[in-house]
Amino acid sequence: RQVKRLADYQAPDFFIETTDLTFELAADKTLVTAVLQFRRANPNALELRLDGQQLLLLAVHYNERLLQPSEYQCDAQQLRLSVTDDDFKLTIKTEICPQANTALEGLYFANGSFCTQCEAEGFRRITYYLDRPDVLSVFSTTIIADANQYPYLLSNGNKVADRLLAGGQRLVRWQDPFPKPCYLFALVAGDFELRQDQYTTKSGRVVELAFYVEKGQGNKALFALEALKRSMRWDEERFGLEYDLDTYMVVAVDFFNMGAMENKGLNVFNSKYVLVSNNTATDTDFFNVESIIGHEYFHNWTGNRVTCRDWFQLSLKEGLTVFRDQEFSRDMGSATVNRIHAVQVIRTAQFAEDASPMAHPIQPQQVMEMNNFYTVTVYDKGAEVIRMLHTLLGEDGFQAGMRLYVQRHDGQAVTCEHFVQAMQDANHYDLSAFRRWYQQSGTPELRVQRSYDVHKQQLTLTLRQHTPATADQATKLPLVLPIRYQLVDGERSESGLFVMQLQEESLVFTDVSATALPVLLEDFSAPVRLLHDYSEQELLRIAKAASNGFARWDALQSCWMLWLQQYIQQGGAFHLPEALFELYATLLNQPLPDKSLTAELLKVPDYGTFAESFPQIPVDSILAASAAFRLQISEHLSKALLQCYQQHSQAAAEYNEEAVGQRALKNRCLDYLSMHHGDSQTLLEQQYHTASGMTDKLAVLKASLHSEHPVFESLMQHFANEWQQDVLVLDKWFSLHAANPTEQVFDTIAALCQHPKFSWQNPNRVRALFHAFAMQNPGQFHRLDGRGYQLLTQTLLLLDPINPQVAARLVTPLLSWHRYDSERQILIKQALRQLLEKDGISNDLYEKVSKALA
Ligand code: BAL
Ligand code: ZN
Repeated sequence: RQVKRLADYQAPDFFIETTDLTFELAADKTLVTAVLQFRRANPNALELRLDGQQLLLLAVHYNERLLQPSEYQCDAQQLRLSVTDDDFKLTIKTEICPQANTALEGLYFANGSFCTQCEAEGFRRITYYLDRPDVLSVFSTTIIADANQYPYLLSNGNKVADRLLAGGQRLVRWQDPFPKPCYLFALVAGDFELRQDQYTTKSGRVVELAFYVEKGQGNKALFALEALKRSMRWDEERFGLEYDLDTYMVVAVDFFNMGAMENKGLNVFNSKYVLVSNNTATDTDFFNVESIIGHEYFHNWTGNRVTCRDWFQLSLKEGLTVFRDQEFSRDMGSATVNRIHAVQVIRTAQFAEDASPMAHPIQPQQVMEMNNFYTVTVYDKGAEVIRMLHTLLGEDGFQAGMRLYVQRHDGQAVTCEHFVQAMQDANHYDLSAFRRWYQQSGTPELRVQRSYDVHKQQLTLTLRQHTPATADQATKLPLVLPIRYQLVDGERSESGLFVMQLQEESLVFTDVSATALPVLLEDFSAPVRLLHDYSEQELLRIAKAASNGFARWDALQSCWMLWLQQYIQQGGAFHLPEALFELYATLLNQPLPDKSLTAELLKVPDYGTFAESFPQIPVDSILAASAAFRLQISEHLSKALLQCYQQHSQAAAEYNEEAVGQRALKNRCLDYLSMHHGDSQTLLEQQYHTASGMTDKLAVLKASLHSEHPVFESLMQHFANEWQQDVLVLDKWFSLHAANPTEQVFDTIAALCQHPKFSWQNPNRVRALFHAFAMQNPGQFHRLDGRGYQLLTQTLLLLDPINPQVAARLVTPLLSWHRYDSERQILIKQALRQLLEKDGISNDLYEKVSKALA
């Protein structure tokens, strides 16, 4: 199987100046005519090689001449022909079968609509093409389809023709004035409900906004529509970037591999990230919609106007755009809690990826299947790298760099290096050492040692950095680490930024007392693992008194790791310290103004957070300790929990920072209260039946699941009856069932696979069941009889031929077999071998499984 390497990059031999596509749409047989105007870029290139997969080639014309089959070579991957002219036109006619396309890459037909997904390499399933992001072309698209069945025929850019044809067909033509790579091409045809609005840009241009959603769901798109307007305004104000087309369309579909896709002028969204209402969506769903709407919109400049030269540069657009969407979300809600959630993603999923056989730098060096590199490393660690640049250069410097980047590279396909160079040039700041973050994988460890000189009243911190070897890279070099710090010394507090460059450096504080306490890496100013020797008392001091909310939460996280270790050493004899109960009692009695933050501080870390702190994960001890911690808190603080619960039970039934915070706090209390089965039954049932929205309803189900409360079954039944027609809500119900911590889960999942709304073809349904099982049910997934691993393995064997992209994502928890005890290692490796031995395993799955077994 073929591996592509960044080091082998070569500029294209040919460019495609214009791309004129005609689609004659039918679910079983769509005809695609591509008229491509080529220009030779490399005078020595004599052969044109076009990418193409799963296409039936019908005819090729060179200029106006029909080519004979002897004049070209066509195989399962390419169409090749010899060319001598510098400028020429190819007209390529192909046939595809959208309804057979269950991989959902290229053009597919699902749920009665046609839809495309071309990133990363899906366009080659539509026609033969130079399917690479550095070939930018001006696209025109003509769509011909049955007028009644498909009233909306959409593509990128502006609509320039719309007429009825004989035989009940309709023709619509679109032109996109901006040259773009083919991964940004989109086509949608179907019958939708339309919600429209307008947005006036800061320079006074009116943009038509149009959301196309499933019929009957229009009102559920209104929040997303408002979020889009907020995103557009925010990008103008913060980044000075304005929208450039006359229309901005968003289509929501239920069959989609990704969360959403930023196609020029025609975003396609997974309906889960558009359709929300108070009754059907939780506060987290609302948050996700706003953030992903923002993310796709922000791509218009960071991704579309300035795009990637090749796919190894994916973080150029994704890391930067995640940084932008995180900043947007921070301005829309609780800044501290947003940062906490972003850091949790890094500390759990990203650090786990670094420790896995799939470890890679944010700029991967080699790839077998590009779809496998849409990862938390490229996206979220990529965003942390951008954030470090922002920390080093400051807001003004960063914005100067952004302006220079856009000014230099608008309309180009560039590399991460171009971005860093623009930042460097705009600020006259030497970033040569910083660049290592792009090529080096792994999680740096930053060890801190303190020494205090009583005579000099001087505190010296010795900082040592070390990045352990990763599966892809044995040797590591020191990195540039921006370390934000705050020194708390009685009433005095000193903060600053220390930029560490070497393997070992010292940070000295003078005229400080012996009890001065430095808080390092504030707001997680670098994506590293901080190793310190702070005592429980010192950490609790920070957790109680630090002015920075993130620092308080972070200190508590460290405490929880200490307590978990003590629990493992002492077993059931370990009791959480009184000081924690005092702190929690204070938070419950007098919550902070930021109630979402209060709820975070009151939370026992979840399984994934605990697990990631161990090289070898003690599954059973973590589960036992977590349950014991929750029980101790619920027993010690039952009165305060109930009081706090009652005081915050009247949140407004809308999505705003205050109401979200109140609900988060109330439901944190409920989670603890539900541990007392007898006392909490009424509370749970009452909240469930009187809930003013989905957040409160789902919180009851989660709490009762978490606490194995007998009320869970009857409420789940009620929930199913109430929501059986709403698949997005039903997904929540599937996931709750899959997270059931008892052995019953296996029968339940088998039954749910027969549920009328379940479909192996639908990624949302499959993820709702099996991602939830593998990631949110550690007790059953990691069973010592191997039943959990086998369930996932059999699922993957079934799913891989249907949708390899989704299968390859689901396999992730099996890849890290080396993180478990020897019994589990044997079981997981056996499961991986079963996958590898399967005939016809996809490249997607093969790349991951073969690396894991290497
Ligand atoms: N470009 C793929 C989807 C996203 O990151 O926006
Ligand atoms: Zn993106």
